[in-house]
Amino acid sequence: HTAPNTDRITLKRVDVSKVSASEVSEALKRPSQKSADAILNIVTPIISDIRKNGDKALLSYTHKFEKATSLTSPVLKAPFPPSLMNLPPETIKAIDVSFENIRKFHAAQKEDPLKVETMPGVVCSRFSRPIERVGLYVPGGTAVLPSTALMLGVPAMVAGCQKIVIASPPRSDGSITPEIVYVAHKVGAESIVLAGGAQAVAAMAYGTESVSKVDKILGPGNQFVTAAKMFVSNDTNAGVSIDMPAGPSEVLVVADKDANPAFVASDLLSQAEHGVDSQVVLIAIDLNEEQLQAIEDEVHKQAMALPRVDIVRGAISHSVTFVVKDVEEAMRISNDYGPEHLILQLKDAEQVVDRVMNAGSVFIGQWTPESVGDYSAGVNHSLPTYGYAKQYSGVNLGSFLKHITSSNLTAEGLRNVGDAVMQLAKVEELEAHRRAVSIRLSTLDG
Ligand code: HSO
Ligand code: ZN
Repeated sequence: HTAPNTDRITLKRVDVSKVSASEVSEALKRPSQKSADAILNIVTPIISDIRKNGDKALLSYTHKFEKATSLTSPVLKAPFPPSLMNLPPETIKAIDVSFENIRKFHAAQKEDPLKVETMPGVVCSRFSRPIERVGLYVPGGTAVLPSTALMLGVPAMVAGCQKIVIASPPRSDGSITPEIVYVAHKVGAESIVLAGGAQAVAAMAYGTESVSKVDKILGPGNQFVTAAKMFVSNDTNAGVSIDMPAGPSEVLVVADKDANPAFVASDLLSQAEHGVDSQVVLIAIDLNEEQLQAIEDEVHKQAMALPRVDIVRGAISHSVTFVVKDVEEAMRISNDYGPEHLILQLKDAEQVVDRVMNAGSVFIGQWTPESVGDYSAGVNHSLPTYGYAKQYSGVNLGSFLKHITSSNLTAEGLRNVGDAVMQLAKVEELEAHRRAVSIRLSTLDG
């Protein structure tokens, strides 16, 4: 038995006024991921095995990786038996409250169809339709994440997806977390696939005897899940798309003199406890040594009291505090990093939102910890990580929809736009295109 580790848990400090720009970007680097090739070499044979051997292969991976050797069927079909959703009333209530807030916020994202008359008689429209079949991956691992089932399942339900399949690794006794079954029931899921990893992704992408094939796979996961999602979305035989590339979770907190050191520390730690590969960044605006110390003391003190202190220690070991002079400098660094979560613990937090260019989700002011968004406020917690906030949105209602456009011309409309079409067809030397217009115009002119 080794003595408990009491080493100080602290973020390394970088004073931006004292180092070069390249040292700042070096300190902002995310912990490097295992090479994509190495991961792909592991997942590719698993994916082929699932394609070839279906349920039998899927079950054998679950027996092997989840140690759920008693499991005899990889799928649980709705309606789910109430005995599998046995939960304390306070948990039911928490799920119900969160469900309702997430439902409201995502229902408000519905857009009316667009209709624009671009020229007299030329009407262009855009309307949306749900993606018919979606596969939602809910990770297992070091924590059970029924909240992720909510964040993916509720918008899928609101969008009107016809078939919702949830995949999640079972526990070693072959059972599935009752909270996940309850959420699956509430969102009207068709089935729960009792599998994790690349094998679960492959089963949903191609379908097996008992797993329904889906059109899009969403949800976070480890590097194997991510690699499998990338693989199947590149395989035209699968005909499946994915939400976004995923990496380890991260938070960036911007704090000024007004910020409460205990609050700042608690936000950094709630992200750090997700995994040893999580990254937390603090940008301290114009704080003196005493104020910086106060935050660091809180980080250590609060961390030592956490059940997941060892995970926190891992995450904090590659995390950093930047000391900057003003809000401009802080937001330049934040936008450069593109955090998954951005927490503004600032006096004028609301005004600073205008300066946010890259972030997955923003938490404004001292009364808004990230955990409210992780669970219950209504915003989605499936967000772009690893800098992808620069080009991706988090999961939202639109993630479960396609937009379809239509054109509708009257005879007058064709007369109005016909010349432009015929001329461009001529330029491209596509004579059939030109004639599709001219044949109609001649008919009109009788
Ligand atoms: N912060 C995580 C989401 C989560 N937190 C789930 C708790 N449970 C990544 O956005
Ligand atoms: Zn979280």
